[in-house]
Amino acid sequence: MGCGSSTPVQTVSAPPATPAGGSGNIGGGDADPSYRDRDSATSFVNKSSKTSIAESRQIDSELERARNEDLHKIKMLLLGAGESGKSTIFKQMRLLYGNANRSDEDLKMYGVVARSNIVVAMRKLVTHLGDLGLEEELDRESKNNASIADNSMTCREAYDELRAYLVDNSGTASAQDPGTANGDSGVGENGGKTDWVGNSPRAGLAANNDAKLFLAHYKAMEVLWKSQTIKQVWVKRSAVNVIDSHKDYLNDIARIASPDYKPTTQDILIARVRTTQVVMEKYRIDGIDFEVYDVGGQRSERRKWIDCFDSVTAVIFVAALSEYDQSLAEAKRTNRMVEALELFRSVCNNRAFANTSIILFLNKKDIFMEKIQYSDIAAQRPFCDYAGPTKDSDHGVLYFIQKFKDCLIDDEFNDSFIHVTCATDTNNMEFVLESTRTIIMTDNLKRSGFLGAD
Ligand SMILES: Nc1nc2c(ncn2[C@@H]2O[C@H](COP(=O)(O)OP(=O)(O)O)[C@@H](O)[C@H]2O)c(=O)[nH]1
Ligand SMILES: [Mg+2]
Repeated sequence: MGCGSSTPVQTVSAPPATPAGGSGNIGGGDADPSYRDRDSATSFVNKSSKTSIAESRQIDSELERARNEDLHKIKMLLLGAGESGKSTIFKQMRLLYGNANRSDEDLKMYGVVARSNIVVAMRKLVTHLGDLGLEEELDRESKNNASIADNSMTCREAYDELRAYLVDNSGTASAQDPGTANGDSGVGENGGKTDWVGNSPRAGLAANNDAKLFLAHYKAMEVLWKSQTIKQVWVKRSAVNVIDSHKDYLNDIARIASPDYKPTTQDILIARVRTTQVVMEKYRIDGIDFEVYDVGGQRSERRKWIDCFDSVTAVIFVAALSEYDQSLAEAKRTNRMVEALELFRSVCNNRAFANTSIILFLNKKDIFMEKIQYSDIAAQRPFCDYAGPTKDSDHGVLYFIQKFKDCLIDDEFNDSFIHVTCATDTNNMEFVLESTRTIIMTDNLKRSGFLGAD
């Protein structure tokens, strides 16, 4: 199993040299080589023996070369369930080891994605506000606090507008069409000014439509987001799977709505685009070639994983710590953490990874630490055996680490192969990825027999 340096090291040795000497019938007609004259027989044996030694040396050197190449090439997969943070880590690697600059085309795509991510989050929050029966609360708040943002609308009016246009699609077409983005040219108008982001064909139709809705209704979103009532909905967001990091977008709506808006590095890191194909980036770091693969995590995407399983040096398995109280987007009754544990079990015990280093990233520690204050681990049915104190993130993390360790059938998980991470924090990722790189390279040398096992 490939989860730590406790694994016995397998050394690759050259096959034994081919036995010297021909076995008759070589060189035409003679059934018995003893009929040959001695010299020619001897010379045949010597020649043949020389050939075998040369061949053997060649095989040795080929093996050596292959082994050196393997040591200088590291194939790494990012695996884990959907929304655990794989693509964010992939983006951090690009910032750290690759080309941190993004083309305008890329930036425009992320601009559309950021705006559409806000609409997706708002749609869920507005729906959930109604489901939680908080409309009256919103009315009270509106009366007490006639306007919040700019005297132009109350939070109840903002809610009604968003409900009509984002959820019920009952708004009138003229009001819904902001006359903003121009789909054909890719350049749109925004409040009478040219909108830098405009449309992005790469973002897809749904995201472009949501980005248009954003420009038409962002003022209502700002007003509702500033209300007290929406804060109560936010605390209960797990039920509707709002992406936690999008709180940063919601806190910055005016900037993202501006015609001059260009996504920042942080905006790009928190942008959520569902990965639907295997993506690979190559890096050369300190003379070693790294191939890093990012894959889609949803159940429907996992059959594509198998295509990347060949000769994998390391798997970074990503699981979101904060998802202990959430259900899967694709199967509402399945707890996300349970799904991650099962997936981890099948990756660790997969024969394709018998000689692969498996590193575990327990991600989204920032959200976990916040959530643990109001969402009890033991209150989740699959984790009712949690006996630690409530609101205690250290105990909570240790509890989940043990759950992941228990997934290994016949091996121990070395603690240095586990990291508790925040993928959206570049400083944290720089540290974690550098130490992961060292661990992977050391483990690779051990597995190849160049270093002794611990
Ligand atoms: N707050 C926070 N958000 C995160 C973290 N890791 C990922 N995210 C966000 O979670 C969402 C899903 O992440 P993504 O990398 O697309 O997940 P993937 O499906 O595994 O590729 C994105 O919007 C990220 O910004 C984290 O450690 N903390
Ligand atoms: Mg992804």
